[in-house]
Amino acid sequence: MISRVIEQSLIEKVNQLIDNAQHVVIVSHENPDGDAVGSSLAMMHFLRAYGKEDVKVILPSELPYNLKWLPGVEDLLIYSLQEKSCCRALQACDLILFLDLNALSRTGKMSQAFNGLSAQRVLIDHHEFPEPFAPATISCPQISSTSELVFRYISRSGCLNDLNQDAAVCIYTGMMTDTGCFSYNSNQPDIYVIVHYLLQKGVDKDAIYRKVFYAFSEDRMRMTGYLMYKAMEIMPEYQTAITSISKRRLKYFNYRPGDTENIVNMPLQIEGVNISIFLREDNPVRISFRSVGDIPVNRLANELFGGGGHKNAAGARYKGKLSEAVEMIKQAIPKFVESL
Ligand SMILES: [Mn+2]
Repeated sequence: MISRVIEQSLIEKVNQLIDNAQHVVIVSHENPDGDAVGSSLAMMHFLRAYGKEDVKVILPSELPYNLKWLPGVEDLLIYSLQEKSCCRALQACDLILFLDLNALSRTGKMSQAFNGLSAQRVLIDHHEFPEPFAPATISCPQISSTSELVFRYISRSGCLNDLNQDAAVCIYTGMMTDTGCFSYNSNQPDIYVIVHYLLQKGVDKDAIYRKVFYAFSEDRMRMTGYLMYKAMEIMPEYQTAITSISKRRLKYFNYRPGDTENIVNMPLQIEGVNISIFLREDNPVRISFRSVGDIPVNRLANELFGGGGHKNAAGARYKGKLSEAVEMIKQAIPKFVESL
């Protein structure tokens, strides 16, 4: 009932690689978000139900605390904490499924661990311009989440019977988080056909919403208040908001991974703001770009910092001072907006 987005030959190729594999490792990107964790765990639950006895998920770094309730989290391997067991799993596997990343460098320090492995590689992703590191690559940038692609893959393989409730919960979480609760990149009707199916599998969408979004610590709530009140700068003539936070401030608010997630979207709630940029001081500085409608912030991220992503949601890193990065953005915005 949903459109056929993935090429049939690719479905068959991936089916065959999975059927031939005994030891499977699933890998997603560094600083994993809801879609990275959701798609990976969904694939793990599916493959186990399908009959694969050895399926592991490795994430390069820790997941945000508001995702730690997801079914299967206790089975995750975290490369930054358990490097040895992760390397052992990679050495022993005969198939690696990469999910929600378009370049090996998105695994950060973990990227070196793939050197010299003989395992087959599959990539399922929705970021533009995937690098050719996996001979079987399912790349669909027009699809709003990798979790949706995982659903589409399972459905097209004729294996929906092996999609259990745990997998459905993980897929729903990834679809929900990568569309801001179905508020952007979410006009494709198929999304709701899939959601309909997931609900029938027993997903409690209201509970998932609360677990993911109503899980702030007091520190995070106060940091959000500080950022909106004090740190956000608006360039009204360019419909742009720039918000940044230093390491020192993060420490003051007892920052935990995930605490700044979604901050970048908040200024877009202001009427007349169509571009929002958020910078977090780290090593290097992490920069998120968001926009509304036809404004391609991935172009801005790329031109300024060599970053990339989607038209309305992009990211970049900057090896330098936080203040320098803010200045570079302020200088570039007028020309960028006028070029639209
Ligand atoms: Mn994603």
